[in-house]
Amino acid sequence: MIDTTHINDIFSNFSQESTTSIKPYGDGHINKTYLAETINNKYILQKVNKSVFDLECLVNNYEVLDNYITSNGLSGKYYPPYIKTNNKQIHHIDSDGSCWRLSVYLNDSLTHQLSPSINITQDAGMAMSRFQKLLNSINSDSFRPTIPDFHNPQRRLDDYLDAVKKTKSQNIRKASEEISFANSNTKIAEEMSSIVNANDFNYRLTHNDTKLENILFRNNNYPLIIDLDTVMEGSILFDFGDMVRSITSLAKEDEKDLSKVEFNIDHFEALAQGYFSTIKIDLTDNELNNIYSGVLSVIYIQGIRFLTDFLMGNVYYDTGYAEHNLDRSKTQFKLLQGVISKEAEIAHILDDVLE
Ligand code: GN1
Ligand code: MG
Repeated sequence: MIDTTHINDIFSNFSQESTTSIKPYGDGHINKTYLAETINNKYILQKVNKSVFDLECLVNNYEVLDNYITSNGLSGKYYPPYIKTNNKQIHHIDSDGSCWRLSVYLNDSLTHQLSPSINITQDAGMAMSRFQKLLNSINSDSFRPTIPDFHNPQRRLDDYLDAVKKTKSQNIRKASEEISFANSNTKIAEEMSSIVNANDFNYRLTHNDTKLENILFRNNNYPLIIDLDTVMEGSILFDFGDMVRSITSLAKEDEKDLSKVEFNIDHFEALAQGYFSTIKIDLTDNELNNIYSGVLSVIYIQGIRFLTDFLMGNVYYDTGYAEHNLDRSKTQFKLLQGVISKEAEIAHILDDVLE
């Protein structure tokens, strides 16, 4: 149930207008998102999940990014503009310490849960590399981790192994196939861990949540990027990997019919072309050599993150039913198997695209 009075009260910190309707919006797993309408305008109002994000770091990062954007005349060119609070801040902190922000809702905008076409896939790749080019131009020193160790493969593996130890035996039974798959593929996270720990591995400012739904497509205009909570130091390997994860499977992340979950090589090719066409010249040898490992590790780690949350009693992701996270982990592992079975074709495509 939405507490409309409370939300209207929050809204008044950003705008003089009165809302005519407030509805839940989108299907993010972490924050609460609402479509707020007034007589003349539509807005996206978000409540940031304070148990997931370090709010101080998050508020800092948004301010640093937005100052860069506005001082370079780029407002509205990469993400929908924020409506500042009466105190000229992006975020309003309410009396419970919850953190809210308001942005413009663009009438001509559209997000996709699944890619409807090869063209959209290629555009998605181009949109994210365009955003990455922007991030490459910003000094990362002032950005702080909103979630420490977010992409630390060893941490994700340790959390998973710990959850297997702690969970109820009935969960072990329900997830026995997924646990056995995860256990026999730990080398994927271990290999990524050694890549991340190598001396020539380079962190850069990245988006860190590049799933297709975080791209806002528009008529006759560049797509915009949303969900900037994890813009912080990360790696291209994870960002490209997460695009592959969310775009090359033509089934939803929680699809129960696993026969629909298949890795689609044509979408992979279009995505790689779109993403790397402009950005490959900016990449280091370490990045160029580890793209495939990045893809494997992002999908594997997303699978064990969902599985961990199922085993821990669904404490992290928003879920609609008790086995939602287990179902999500199944699609990730099925997709991973598809990727592994096409390793040679993937290598061939990457050679062509990156040459
Ligand atoms: C979460 O916020 P949302 O729904 O875009 C998660 C991502 C996962 C994604 C899986 C902060 O993203 O890391 O890849 O779910 N965000 C956080 O759909 O954990
Ligand atoms: Mg998010």
